[in-house]
Amino acid sequence: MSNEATLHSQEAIHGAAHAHDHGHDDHHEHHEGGFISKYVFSLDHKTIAKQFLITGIIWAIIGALFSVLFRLQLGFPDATFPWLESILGHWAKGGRITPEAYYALVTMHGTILVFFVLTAGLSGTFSNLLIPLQVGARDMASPLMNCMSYWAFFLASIVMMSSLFVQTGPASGGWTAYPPLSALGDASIGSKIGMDLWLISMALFVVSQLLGGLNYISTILNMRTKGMTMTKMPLTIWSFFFTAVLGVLSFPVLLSGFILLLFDRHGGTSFYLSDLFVAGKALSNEGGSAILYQHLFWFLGHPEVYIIILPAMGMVSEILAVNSRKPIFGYLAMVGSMFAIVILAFLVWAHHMFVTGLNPFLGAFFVLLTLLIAVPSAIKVFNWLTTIWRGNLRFTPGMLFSIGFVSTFISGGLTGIWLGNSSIDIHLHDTYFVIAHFHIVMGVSAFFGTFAGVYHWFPKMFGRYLNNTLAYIHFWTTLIGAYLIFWPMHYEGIAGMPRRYYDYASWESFKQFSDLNQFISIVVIIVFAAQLMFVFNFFYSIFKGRKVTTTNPWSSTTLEWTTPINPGHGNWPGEIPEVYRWPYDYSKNGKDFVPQTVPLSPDEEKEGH
Ligand code: HEM
Ligand SMILES: [Cu+2]
Repeated sequence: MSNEATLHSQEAIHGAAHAHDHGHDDHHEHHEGGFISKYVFSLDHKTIAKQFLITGIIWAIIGALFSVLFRLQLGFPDATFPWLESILGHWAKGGRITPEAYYALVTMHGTILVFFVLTAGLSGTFSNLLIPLQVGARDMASPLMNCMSYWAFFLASIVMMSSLFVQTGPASGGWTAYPPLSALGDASIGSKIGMDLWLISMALFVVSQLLGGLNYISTILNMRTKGMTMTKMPLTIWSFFFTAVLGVLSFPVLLSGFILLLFDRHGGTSFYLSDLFVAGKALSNEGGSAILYQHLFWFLGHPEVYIIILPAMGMVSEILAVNSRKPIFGYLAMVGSMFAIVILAFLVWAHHMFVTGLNPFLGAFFVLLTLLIAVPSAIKVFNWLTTIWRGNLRFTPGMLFSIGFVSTFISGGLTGIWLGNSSIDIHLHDTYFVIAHFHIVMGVSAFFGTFAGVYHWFPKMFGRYLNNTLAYIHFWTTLIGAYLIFWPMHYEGIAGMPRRYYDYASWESFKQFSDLNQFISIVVIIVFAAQLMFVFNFFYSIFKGRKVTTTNPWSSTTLEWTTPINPGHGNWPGEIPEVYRWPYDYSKNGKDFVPQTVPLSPDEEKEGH
């Protein structure tokens, strides 16, 4: 039996290596070219990963800066900052952000961070970097489509940025772009050309996501090296796979929703508008429903939060196991719970619509399905904690951020149970409680996962290390800061403080929060400074960081650490290694770790691993 297996594997290796080498050589011919084809229109998945990462970092700085600006308004509602006018011009007349600018900043902040940073930046970077490296492939199934995926994202970025410079300003209907604000050009300043640019940019963004996602799926299904069965894949790969499936099935629905919105805006249709009166005059729109838009939006919108969080879950699972020197606990349960999350993600969108007049009986189903997500989530948390339990922990920056991820995922997840109950959500809807909940669970924890990934795989990407001291300051400031910012917002929300209000202080009942809001805004500025420090560390270390001198600096079992320190195009100079075992053989049979490429010993074969 084992003889047969070896025979088979040898044949397959030869076949595969041969086929791959051809592809490899072909690329090189187009590729040896100059700077442009090597770094700009590169087809190499590792370079494309860096393009996504660096574009994501630029967007993150802009998106975070916007929150600093509108936090100034929320923290100091009566103050004026003359320097604001010199940066923002007529958006901050007299040194105070105008209401229009406030809504535009909030909208751009949400759009940028959700889509451009945590979807494109996070998923785009690590799916691209790790899928070929960890499944043992020379590149993506279609490197050209992969390259186009980045450039569609880049175009989307250019269009979104350009909307910041049109005279009426960018979109200001919120990141969800609900009609009628988004459908009627006259609704507000931000409903004019800024809204069109927003929709065009987002359409390009969806194209980018589909090109990327289809590629990730086909690479994972078809390009695994010999021996890399689905159940020998690292959990990162499983998480990227599920993420791509979610995106490919839900982004088209969003795109269709946006196209109908463009028709309503410019084609004289009325998909989303009906029975509207402006200044006593009835508009001509008939028969449409703004609720239809909400269904289409949240059919993506809810899966979107898992598109953001799943890759972080995968990377954190990996980093926790590596730095605990222990096998991941409950591998199949981890895969199974991700699968359950994917299924449930499609079945709960209407929990965002409890206050739209949804039939309470129907609402009850969405409550039930929503609360069911707590089960796979709890399984994952249990398994992460069990993995580090009595481990031989190494507190690398990647490990710290992974632990931070688990912490914020628990904190934010618990409040989701509140909001999942329609009876409670009806009270908390559109208050700061919601802001606090989703920032902790999807904003902060997804960022922690991203940082964990960057610190862990930076040596693979750039052949150098990030500075550890700066990393530790970055971690502690961000962890403590995030809780100081978002924890108090729960209380404000329970007390009824509404979100998206420009000047809460004109309500007597919310004035009690003036000091708290000021405190939050000051912490935001400190946390923002810590992120700039990280950005400095990142770019400085690319050129000046301590050099990596061993191919496997974290003593890891997975395939990416079998490539040279700076892998070239094609990843492995010789044949692609064959895989014999799952990726979590840590502290096994007296060995600290056994790489996936080491054949099973006769004893292990008997165990049937
Ligand atoms: C220190 C970092 C951050 C701070 C201080 C912050 C602050 C805020 C605040 C106060 C609001 C509500 C404004 C209002 O409703 O008037 C808001 C909205 C929002 N933020 Fe953040 N945020 C941060 C990071 C993030 C991250 C990482 C994400 C990514 C998930 C994110 C996504 C959003 C979204 C989706 C909205 C809603 C936008 C809308 O209502 O259209 N934020 N942010
Ligand atoms: Cu949801």
